[in-house]
Amino acid sequence: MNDVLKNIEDIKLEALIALRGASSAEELEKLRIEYLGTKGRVTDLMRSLGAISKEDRPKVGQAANKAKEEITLLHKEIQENFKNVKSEAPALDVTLPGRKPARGHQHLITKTMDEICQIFGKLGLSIVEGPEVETDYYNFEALNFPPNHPSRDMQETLFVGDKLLLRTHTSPVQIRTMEKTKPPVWIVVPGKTFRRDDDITHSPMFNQIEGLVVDKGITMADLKGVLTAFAAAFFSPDTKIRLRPSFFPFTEPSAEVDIACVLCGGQGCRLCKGSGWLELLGSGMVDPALYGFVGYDPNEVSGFAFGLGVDRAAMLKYGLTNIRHLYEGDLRFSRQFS
Ligand code: FA5
Repeated sequence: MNDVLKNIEDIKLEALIALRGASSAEELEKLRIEYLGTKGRVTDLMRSLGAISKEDRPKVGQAANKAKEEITLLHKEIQENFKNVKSEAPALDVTLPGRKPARGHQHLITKTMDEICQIFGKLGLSIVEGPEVETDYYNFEALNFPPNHPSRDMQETLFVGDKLLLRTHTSPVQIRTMEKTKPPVWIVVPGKTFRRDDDITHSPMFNQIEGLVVDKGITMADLKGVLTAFAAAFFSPDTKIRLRPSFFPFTEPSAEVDIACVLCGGQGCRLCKGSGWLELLGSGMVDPALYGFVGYDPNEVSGFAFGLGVDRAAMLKYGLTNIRHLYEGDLRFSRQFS
């Protein structure tokens, strides 16, 4: 009797697996005929019960009935599914207008980066890039930050190894470029920068654009002229700038550059905290100490440099109140700048 019961179980499993694998209504119908049709395997099985001994018949009969029931049920279920799929499929209406594919657009940061690089490009500066994982030498030492000097504290550094770090500014590319190129150098360096900062105006990953001009007879007037032209092109033609004394180890003298408040035009308001000015970037005349690291003659050339926060520039231009909007990936925000 055990052999008969095993045979029933085998046929049942085979049928259930085959039914589940059916990929079309036609295939399903073929399987129905193979198992449940008048000459089907389950039908044969039911017929053969007559030959089973009287005492075994109830048990074998019960198993066979149960197998038939399960197969029939699953067949019905799958048949229904195929029917539903068929009725859900929309009819092809060739008269409908075509669907427009969604068009992407640049992220506000990319757009701002491109715009700023273009403005400086028109002023004669070409684009150079550098690595985001940087050595202590290029990020600090060759920029005149002595080891253990407190000026390093201003740049909340994320180290990734011994003397290896995520660059805190784009200034290392000043050194990398001057090492490889003889003067004159007229470059801008766009790129990602990283610091252990996180509040509504500071992000751990942000973007800077470095400017470096080293040539014969470059003075602070050139720095002011280039930045005034930039502010006029990027914000509005009559945007005023001011230079405020500051300190960076790699520029001497150094200046923080502010623009007249984009909201009140310099009268004083909530955005500029009543001062009439908004801080935009750091700058200065290249400290002659740097020329020692790259083999330039300070008696021959002079230069200026600046480092502009791209996120800050975008926030000022578009009146953003929280830098995080730039990185949250919320399409309702991004789509406003398509
Ligand atoms: C510097 O990074 C200097 N390398 C700039 C420089 C270059 C000076 C060349 C002189 C010559 P500072 O730390 O101030 O300076 O940063 C420059 C700008 O980057 C800031 O004005 C600000 O706009 C932006 N910035 C700095 N930290 C963050 C941050 N965590 N999130 C967003 N923007 C930031």
